[in-house]
Amino acid sequence: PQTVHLKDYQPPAFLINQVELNFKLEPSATLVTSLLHLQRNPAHPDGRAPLVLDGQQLKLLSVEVDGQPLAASDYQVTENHLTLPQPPAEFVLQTQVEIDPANNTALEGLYLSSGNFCTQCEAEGFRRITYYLDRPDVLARFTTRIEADKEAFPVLLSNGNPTEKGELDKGKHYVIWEDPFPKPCYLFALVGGDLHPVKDSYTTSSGRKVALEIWVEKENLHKCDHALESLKKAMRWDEDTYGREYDLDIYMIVAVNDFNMGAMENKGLNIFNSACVLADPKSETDMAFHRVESVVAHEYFHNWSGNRVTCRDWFQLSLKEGFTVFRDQQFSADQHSPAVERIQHVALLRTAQFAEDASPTAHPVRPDSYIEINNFYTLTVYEKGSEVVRMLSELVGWDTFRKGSDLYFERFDGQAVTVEDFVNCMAEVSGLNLDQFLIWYSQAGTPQVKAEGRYDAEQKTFTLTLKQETPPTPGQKDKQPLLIPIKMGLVSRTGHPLPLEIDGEFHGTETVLQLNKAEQSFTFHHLESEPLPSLLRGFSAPVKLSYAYSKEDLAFLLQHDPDGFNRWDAGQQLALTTLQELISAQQQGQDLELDPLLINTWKQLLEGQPEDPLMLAELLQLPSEAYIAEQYECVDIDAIHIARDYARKTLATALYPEFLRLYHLYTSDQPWSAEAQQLAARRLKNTCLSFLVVTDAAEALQLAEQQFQQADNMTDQQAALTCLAHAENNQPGDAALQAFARQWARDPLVMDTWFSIQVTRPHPDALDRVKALLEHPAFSMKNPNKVRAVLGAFAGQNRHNFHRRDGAGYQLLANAVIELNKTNPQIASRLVLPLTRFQKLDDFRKGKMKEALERIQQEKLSPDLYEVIQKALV
Ligand code: HT7
Ligand code: ZN
Repeated sequence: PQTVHLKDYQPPAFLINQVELNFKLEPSATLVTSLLHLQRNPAHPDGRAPLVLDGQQLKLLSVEVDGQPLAASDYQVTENHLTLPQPPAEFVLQTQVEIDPANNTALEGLYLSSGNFCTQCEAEGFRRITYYLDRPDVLARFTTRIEADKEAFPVLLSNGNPTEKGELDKGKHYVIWEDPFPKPCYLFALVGGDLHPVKDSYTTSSGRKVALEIWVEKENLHKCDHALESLKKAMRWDEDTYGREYDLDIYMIVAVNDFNMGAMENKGLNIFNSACVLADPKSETDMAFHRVESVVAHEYFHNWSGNRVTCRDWFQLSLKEGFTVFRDQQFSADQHSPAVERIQHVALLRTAQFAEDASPTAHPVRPDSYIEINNFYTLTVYEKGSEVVRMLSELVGWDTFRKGSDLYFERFDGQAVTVEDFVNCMAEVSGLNLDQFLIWYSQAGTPQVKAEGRYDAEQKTFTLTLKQETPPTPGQKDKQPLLIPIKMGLVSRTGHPLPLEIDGEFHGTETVLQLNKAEQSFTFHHLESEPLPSLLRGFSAPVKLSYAYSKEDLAFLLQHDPDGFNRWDAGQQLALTTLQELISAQQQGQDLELDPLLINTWKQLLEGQPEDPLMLAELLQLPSEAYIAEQYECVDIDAIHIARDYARKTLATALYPEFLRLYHLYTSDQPWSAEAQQLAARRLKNTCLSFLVVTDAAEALQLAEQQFQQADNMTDQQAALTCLAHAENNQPGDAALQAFARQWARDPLVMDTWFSIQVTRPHPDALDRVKALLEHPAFSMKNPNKVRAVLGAFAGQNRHNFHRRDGAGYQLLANAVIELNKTNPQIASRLVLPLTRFQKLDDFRKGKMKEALERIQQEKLSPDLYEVIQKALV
């Protein structure tokens, strides 16, 4: 497979002004006729370059230039290209191809999902539909005519506005769609099927009425209200916050069951994984409601950040994804608790993205090269990319950021641009030199910031010294210092925020220090006594910051830090330090004993009437095994699991009455509502229940059983089921699992959670259960949601069982990857990732993981898997 390099970018040799597509939909033999209005691109250096169109798995039937059929000698067809060596400077090319959607298991291009036609063209799926210049910097106006059997496929959708429809012979019908906005082909979409709409409308702030339609299978019509409400909120929010209005007369969302990712922002016709659009309180949890809201918003926001202004090439992917994730995070923070939203995003970043940064597949937010671009839809491009945009907004301030965003959308509307174009807009409106900031886009790895504080009682000064270092990553040994915004404050030992005076300048009680050298000191004056620094507030930069706090300091900050995020983080650090002591004791064969400081701190949190129950639920989460592992150079999987399990049980036993009191306090017989107070109550109550049940007390198991049976909503039912199914004693859990499967057998999304709950069981039988579930009639290797629910959840969330010393977890995953390599390479190369994370493990496990990878390597690999495995095994 070939490597593509950012440095080799060249503008396209030809431009396409207008595309006319004609589809005759048949499951196994769809005919696609395409008319491309082409002209030479004056910006290309070679005025005689051939026309090389991309195409994959297409059966070419005919080629015409300006209405004249071409002889076979006038063009060349290879596995991936159709080449016209000497085309005219301006002409119309007509091609006709046949494709086989029914056998398209890769779910890229045009495929069938539950009998409905749908497309997925990002990143390079359009080339599986017709011959084209399949690159994001070729923008064209599309007209799409779709013809199909009317009974089987009564609904025919594409981008833009419908302009014509009619009946044809032999029970067929057709619809024509025109999209007035020039777009790259990755935003093309087509849907044909037996779908039903939920309809509404939205009036933009300038008074234009937009039709809103969500298309789903008939049995899901009752699950669309939440997505529709979320869409309207997102439309309003983007007008209010970014001044961005929707631009077409219609906005459609279609739900499909088989989808490789979450959703796709095709112009005017978003296609969604049904898990990211359907939500009903009986069958979906609060978490699923939140996911639907944020994904609907994310895809909607792409209409500007991605569609109206798009990427020059796929290296710039974070230009649209990082910015859009930042926008959807801002939106969620405005709808819910900003501190809790921030906590949840940071928790994901610090475990999964930091782990990616330390792995063989580490790459910069803007990669320098790729073999398969699908491998780069990563946490680094999305989540770290969003952090980079967040830092920019902090550095220039919101009002200036908004001016920069306006300038970016106005200047580049209808164009395909780069990360520099975006950052330059911010530099232009702020007057700041952001050259050093750009390194965030090109340098991989997580910077480590060591902070040290020294109080001088005589001078009444506190000097904070910050040192930054980014560890080497594959292919990038030497790292440069970054511009790192460190938001901070000082807290007095009586718990008050202190005024900050640096070099005679006053900064109130909070400031953003700009760390831009390898080492820098900042001295704060006029401090009567030694303060406690509160650093990296709100997680102002995606770095690992360390400071030698005592456990008492952390307990103090947990109570007194004025920053909500940092209060939570102090609690996490306190728990982490305590867990690390247990891990050392376990490794040295000593008895485990939990520091009473942690128990007492939690007791204080649990006592009284909580001010913010949602935040309290966050404070009561112990750091995950994955996050604990992140802290070590050499990871002891078993000791981490034993120590964390011991801490959970000890806290649960010691604080049983407190957990029980809160459980009852927040259990109500009110019917379900989405309202914030109820949502917080459910989250806190279910957190308490999970602690109660780990004690194995009969009373606790009974409470869980009762909640399971009586719940009027999935949040409570699923929480109780998880407690029961993860309990030491199998019997009540197995009974509940059976009852649940009987109740929900006909709802595939609920069955996904049924699968996940079982495979994340902490007990040693987990792997056998995974094997049994792979044979379950509701499981299918062809459905990515099922693969994620069983294999993804097992390898990603059941660490100590996946890393069993006998290597059975690795073998199981390798077998699945080998199978998926043949049918769905994209999913195969995501699923294999846990096997590539062996660097910090013991030699024995390392060896077993490499063996599993080498076994996969024996296969005829897709480029996707080839790229990942080759990086892992170098
Ligand atoms: N922009 C979309 C990415 C996406 C995707 C990429 C590769 C293969 C399948 C895919 N489906 C969706 C989704 C988004 O970030 O909004
Ligand atoms: Zn996106």
